[in-house]
Amino acid sequence: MTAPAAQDLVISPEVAAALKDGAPVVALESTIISHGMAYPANLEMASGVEAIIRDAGATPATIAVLNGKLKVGLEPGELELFAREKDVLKASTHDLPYALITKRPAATTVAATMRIAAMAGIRIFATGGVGGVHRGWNTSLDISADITELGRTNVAVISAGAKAILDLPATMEALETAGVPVIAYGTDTFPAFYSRESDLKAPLRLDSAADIAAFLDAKWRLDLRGGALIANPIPAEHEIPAAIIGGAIETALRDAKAQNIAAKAVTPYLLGRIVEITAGKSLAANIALVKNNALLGAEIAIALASR
Ligand code: PSU
Ligand code: MN
Repeated sequence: MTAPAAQDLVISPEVAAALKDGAPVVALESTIISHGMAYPANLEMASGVEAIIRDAGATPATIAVLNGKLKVGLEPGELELFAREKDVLKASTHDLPYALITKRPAATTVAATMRIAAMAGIRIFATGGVGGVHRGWNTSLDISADITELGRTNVAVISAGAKAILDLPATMEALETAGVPVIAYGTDTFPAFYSRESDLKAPLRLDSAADIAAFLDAKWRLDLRGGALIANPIPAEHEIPAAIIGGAIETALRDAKAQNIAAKAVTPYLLGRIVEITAGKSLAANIALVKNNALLGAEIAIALASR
């Protein structure tokens, strides 16, 4: 725990006990709950993911801002609040002071969750898909602060590649510039969220949680600061064929443009619109890939804790 944040940080008793013992802990974000999926699927996802991590032998720590504190380890009632409440801020790292001083509930993005996890001493974090460089970046310059954070905070993020709504080649370039190692788990190509494969070759490939833990240990031992992106393909039985999801993404992007959706509203709008267009198929895929990432996150956290 970094001292200056101590007064702002509240760690649940369960997570605090695990951290004190050096036991494996997996951080989870809350933007995916409040802004990534609708109620009640979001609550089912959030509690299901926590259960998967517990069953695997690690402790889940869902992170959000509540009552002016950075909360690490939401209680079940708090998870429900973030799942149901409509008026929740979407907080990236730069929004955290605002969320603290207004005391409004704020769901944390990958970037903000990474930073809070690091303050608490958690090094492994599982989510669905990290943010990246949006299509049309040459006119909008919409590049997620998740990339900036991955470049500077020592937390590994397990993600199903990057969201297919993005410009994936540009996202890969931005990750490289930020100095973020991208490790595909058990595959040679970079996964594209709803699909197991993209046209992009993954920069690095590792085939076990133990190898990924060894990689992270070496990186941080050498004081090579920053995170790592662990790209875990969606399970085959839940994948949506590229031809189907590609059309849905194109339509959603056109609709976003027609409605002038901008800034932090872009990703939630696109994900929600794609759920409508695919009649719920993309939601089922999203939930399946998050659960799959949670399991790998637990395995990596366990391997790292035993080193
Ligand atoms: N993964 C999902 N659904 C989501 C997200 C990740 O399966 O909604 C969220 C994360 O919080 C990530 C955010 O940080 O999407 C990206 O938002 P933006 O593009 O505005 O940076
Ligand atoms: Mn953005």
